[in-house]
Amino acid sequence: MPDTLTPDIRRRARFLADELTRHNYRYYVLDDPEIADSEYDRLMKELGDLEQRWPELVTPDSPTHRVGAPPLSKFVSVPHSLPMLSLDNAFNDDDIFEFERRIRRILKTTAPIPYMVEPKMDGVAVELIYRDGLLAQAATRGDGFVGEDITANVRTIRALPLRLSVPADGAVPATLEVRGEIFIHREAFRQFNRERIAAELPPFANPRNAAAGSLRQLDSQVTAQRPLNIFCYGIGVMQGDVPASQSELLARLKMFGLPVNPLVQSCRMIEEVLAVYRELEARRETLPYDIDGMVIKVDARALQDQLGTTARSPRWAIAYKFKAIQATTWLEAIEVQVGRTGALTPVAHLTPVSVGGVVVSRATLHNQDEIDRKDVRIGDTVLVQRAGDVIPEVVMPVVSKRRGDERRFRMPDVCPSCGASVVRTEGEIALRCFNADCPAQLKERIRHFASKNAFDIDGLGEKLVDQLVSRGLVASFPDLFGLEAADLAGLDRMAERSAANLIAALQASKTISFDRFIFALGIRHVGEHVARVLAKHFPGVAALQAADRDALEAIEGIGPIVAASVASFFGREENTEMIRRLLDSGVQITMDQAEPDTHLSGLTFVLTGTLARMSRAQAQGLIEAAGGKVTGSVSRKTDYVVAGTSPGSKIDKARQLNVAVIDEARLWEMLGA
Ligand code: 9MJ
Repeated sequence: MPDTLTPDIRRRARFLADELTRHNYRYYVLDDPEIADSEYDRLMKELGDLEQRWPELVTPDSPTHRVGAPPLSKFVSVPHSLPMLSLDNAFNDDDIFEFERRIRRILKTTAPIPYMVEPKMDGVAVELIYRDGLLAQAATRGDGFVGEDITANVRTIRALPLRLSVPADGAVPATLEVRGEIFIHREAFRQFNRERIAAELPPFANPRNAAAGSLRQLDSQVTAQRPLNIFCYGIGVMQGDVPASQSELLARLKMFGLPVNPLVQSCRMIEEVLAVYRELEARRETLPYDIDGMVIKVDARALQDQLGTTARSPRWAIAYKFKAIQATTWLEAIEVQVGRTGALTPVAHLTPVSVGGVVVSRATLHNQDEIDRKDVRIGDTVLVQRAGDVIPEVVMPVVSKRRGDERRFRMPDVCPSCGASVVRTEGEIALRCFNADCPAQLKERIRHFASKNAFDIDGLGEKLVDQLVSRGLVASFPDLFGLEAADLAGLDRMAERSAANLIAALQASKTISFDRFIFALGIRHVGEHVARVLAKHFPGVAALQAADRDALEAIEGIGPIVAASVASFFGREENTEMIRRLLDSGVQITMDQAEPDTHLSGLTFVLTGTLARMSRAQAQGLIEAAGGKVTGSVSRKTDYVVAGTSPGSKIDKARQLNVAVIDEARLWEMLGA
């Protein structure tokens, strides 16, 4: 290196800083990097070396100086130049119509009102102040009037430019106060919580709390390790030309290089707003981050100004909230349930609470390890969560609500149903009851046998199965087909008519396709998908029974664990006998109905990112086995983009083309696994 700081070196440093800023934006905001990470690192090192040699090259926006401010002893208060108002909430369509009626009254108009709608990020609201294009200060919302200075922490957010880009059509404002929401992606949050648990630190309840906790760090080095992200959606003071509408404002913020949610939409009138709300609600769980609703804003700034604000919130905007997926309630008791394969699951009995529009009174606690990890106790106030179709779960106890009389829970040593000793098998977390005659297992097996995707026996519900097993009328599957009206007569709530109906339903269920038959047997690790694979491979039940472990393992799509489980099931004499009795009682297996699996036919998938449970090639195999198609790039013909962790730019393409983005869990559901 030369000794003197030449204009060439200055130019090189400026060039490097600008390039790094640009690549940062492509990587963190567009999710579409242009260069390899190693090349980025090389540019960063070159700039760092220059700055070390000539410290006067360090600028306030230098990409090398995102982290490094000394830790604070406390946060300093900062008043907002314009109050950061909160939003009024709407919970149903009527609230939205009322919102518009008020607007019409004030504006004295009956013409359609154009709106801008934005996903409502469930994060932490902040204000960023850019002076002459440089990020000068960042503050929390606080009470709306005075927040806390979190500049050092906010500088660590890679998606945020330290210097605004200059748009082609003009300059950056001398002062720009930008408002936005800092948040954490769900997957990054899960990973972060896993690391906390590994380090024996308490996990956060949700991504919002994790984001808030990360911004409250006095040492920005800590914050820099947190996967924070931001979307900008508004302004405080903006010197110079203020855009004439919210849509133009968002476009302008984007031109400045600020991250703006790509899912924002213009609507011509309120009915369109409601349609977008329904779409967004349906897509909610496929998004990589939490949203708790949709924000609706009158688009035109002139109208916004006419409408003004109340003491708390603007009259031109409203938050249409989704139903919350988490709620707190009381954990009254823990019951141990025995599944059909003998696995013991602790289930929380809760004081009923509405979660996302469904009343929840039970939630899974998974297993003893999970209970210990979360330190959930009987009598605790707990946070419960229900997302999509999954079973509600206890997220964590609200420790501050403890009164001292909560009791720790231990899984029993014996099966709560039959009293047999329970076993924890090597490599498994679950405890199991291995008693083949365990009544609880039998009830669950019968329930499974009769369920919709198995024998589909109409009217054979949970209560009835309990009675049939408890009274000894049914001890195995074939006993069901031996039931007579007289057997049923003595049961609770069993009128003559319903007894006849059940006998008829049993009779009707006897003709069954091979795959359903296999699924109905309730063999461990044999779900609908594996049952279909087996049904397709074997010409009949005798051939399946005769297959040994090696033969099973040789089948495409059957792994060693499934093969061992299937071979062991058919190797047991009582199972051979049970199948013989089923066939003797008139069960007819229709082979032609074990048609090739086509439940995904006509659907085209694109896979991106890393999948947790299998490689992309394996996923492709499964999709194709189900009749679907997998292609390499997103087009209008794509039906679903499956996003693993660190997905690529295919996600943006999908959003542009309005193609559904689903996560891995959803793909598994679609595959029936
Ligand atoms: C969120 N949380 O995503 C606003 N918000 O506008 C969006 N919040 C807001 N806009 C005015 N997209 C006050 C708050």
